[in-house]
Amino acid sequence: MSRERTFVMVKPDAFQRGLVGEIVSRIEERGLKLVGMKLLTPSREQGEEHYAEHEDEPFYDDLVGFITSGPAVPMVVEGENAISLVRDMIGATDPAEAEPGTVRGDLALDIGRNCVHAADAPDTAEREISIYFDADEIETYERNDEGWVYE
Ligand code: YYY
Ligand code: MG
Repeated sequence: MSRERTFVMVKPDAFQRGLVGEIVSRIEERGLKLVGMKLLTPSREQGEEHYAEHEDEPFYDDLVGFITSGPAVPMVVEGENAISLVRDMIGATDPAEAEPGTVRGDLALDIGRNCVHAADAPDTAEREISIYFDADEIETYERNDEGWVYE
């Protein structure tokens, strides 16, 4: 176990559907700490960089078009094992296969409109954070319930 930082983003579909609060609530209520958060429409450059690992995939152009199509909420989230924990909380990439109780399993139906992004490893988390946040835009603070979240 280790205290980690991960990158999470409410995608434009969830933003338009009024699901920002729902998704952020799940993160907060789990006990994870929000240390960075913005409301922005990703630029073409940010979208391409965000999904650079998929640039040879047939869905890449649509994916970048979608992620840059309107407001989104990128976040930096901290906690014990935050990277794999948030991946588990968002569920399988294809909402049709996502377990109930996960964000995608509860809120989405289509792989191209799956509501949320989360980094899948420490190196991708750091890389994705740097696409959307400068170092001085990430807060350091103690959540006042930390002693009740962690033993
Ligand atoms: O990390 P995650 O979002 O769960 O999935 P990835 O395999 O990294 O794909 C990124 C993004 O691409 C996915 O959230 C939806 C979209 N996508 C797609 O539209 N069609 C596919 N066959 C695979 C992925
Ligand atoms: Mg991915």
